[in-house]
Amino acid sequence: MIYAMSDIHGQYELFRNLMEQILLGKDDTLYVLGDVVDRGPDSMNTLKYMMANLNIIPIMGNHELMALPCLKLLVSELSKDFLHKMSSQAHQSFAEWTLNGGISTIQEFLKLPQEERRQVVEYIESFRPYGKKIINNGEYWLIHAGLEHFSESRQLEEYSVEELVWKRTDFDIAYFKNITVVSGHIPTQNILGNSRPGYIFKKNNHIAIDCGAGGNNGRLAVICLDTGEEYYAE
Ligand SMILES: [Mn+2]
Repeated sequence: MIYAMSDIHGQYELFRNLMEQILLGKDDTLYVLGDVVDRGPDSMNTLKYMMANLNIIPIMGNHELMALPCLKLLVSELSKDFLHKMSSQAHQSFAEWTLNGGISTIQEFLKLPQEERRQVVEYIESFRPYGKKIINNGEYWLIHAGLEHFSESRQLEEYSVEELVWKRTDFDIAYFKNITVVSGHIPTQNILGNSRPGYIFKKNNHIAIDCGAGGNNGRLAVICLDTGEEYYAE
């Protein structure tokens, strides 16, 4: 079975709850569509659990993309003049990331021994830009957010990671007749006209699976793409 989950945002308890519900077997695969880190209390344990399970395939989110250059600078022990020595570009990266919920991730990261920090950075660097899968004769594209500079003739491989992690999906148009696009990034609470806010949303060959675990009144969701079955933790 192929499962998809997204936007865990450090909600390790909800994540573990869902893992217990789906009981991922060794022939199963779980795609995690990015934004594992930030906002919530337990990003590092979530990443460590994922690292230890090779049938969990991580896909890059905008939060990982913001975190990476900063985490790399925080792997070594910090010197007293760390802030003074930082380039203005690095200052900017930290400013952007911390405005978007990076503080809790930084605090957790700095508590890890150096070797684990290095492993976490390497793991995030290994996140894929997208996933692609044929399930029950149907093609599925698995991405964090959307397809920037979309054109029907463009192959998934031709999109850069930046084009896949920031752009909001337009759920009012079907991108393809024969391809289902599975995405996170936009909590389904924020999709206009959604009659089931906070639950998995399907329309126009889109499946939106960010159910707002990172915010108030949200939940974490996982969908089995083979059966369409939905699982929730809140
Ligand atoms: Mn996102």
